[in-house]
Amino acid sequence: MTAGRFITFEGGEGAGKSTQARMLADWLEARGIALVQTREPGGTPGAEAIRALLLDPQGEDWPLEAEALLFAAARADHVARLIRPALAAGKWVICDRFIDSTRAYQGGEGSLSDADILALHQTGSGGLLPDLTVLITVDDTETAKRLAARDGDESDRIGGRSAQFHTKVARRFTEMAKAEPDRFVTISGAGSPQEVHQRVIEAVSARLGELA
Ligand code: T5A
Repeated sequence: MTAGRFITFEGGEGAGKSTQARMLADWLEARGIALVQTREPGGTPGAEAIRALLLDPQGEDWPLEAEALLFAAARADHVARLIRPALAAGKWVICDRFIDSTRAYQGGEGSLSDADILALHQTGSGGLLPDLTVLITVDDTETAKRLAARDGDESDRIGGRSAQFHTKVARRFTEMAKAEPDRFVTISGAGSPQEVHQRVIEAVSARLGELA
């Protein structure tokens, strides 16, 4: 049996990652590919419990280092209990956010460097990296419109941080994609979900073999 493929979706708040992860999963399943669709933080009962600790808008305001450790702990459980077993069983794994989100949101903040985040990932999850990471980029005005239509004024504890913070996050994602062109593909999230999906399947087919 061949090992499955591991694909992650990354990007800022409301870029359309969940929508595109779902559409890609449906498209792959329609082609007979067995897969698991999951998300971070979360994906297993333990990691979902940590998600609630991290994202509840009324919850604890964690020190940055504790926040990074909680994301790494949630990921360690998710990788050990769901992602690695699925890949070993030959399934594909489609994950909404993964290590690059921690690098973008927690890395480079306060005393934490990108190397610190990657060291935690090595300890917690054996340094597992995706075969392909789809970075979806959308301009700020469009994402604000989409999120306002869906959530009104509500956001989670991290999503609700300043515009300046989210600009830094977007810049870090772009820098990561430039530094690792073999793993990342950057897709414009502009246009309808179907138009973006078309770009995603072209990129996935080109990078992971012709699947259509
Ligand atoms: N975080 C996470 C860290 O700080 N460190 C980490 O290590 C990790 C893993 C996660 C939060 O935690 C932070 C990042 C986040 O702040 P989340 O709920 O997973 O929280 O947050 P998001 O990933 O931002 O989830 P969203 O659902 O807000 O964004 P998506 O998934 O990018 O967007 P999606 O697909 O849900 O779409 C948003 C809305 O737009 C519509 C959808 O229908 C939806 O209503 N939409 C479109 N509308 C028009 N045109 C399109 N092309 C559209 N595509 C989607």
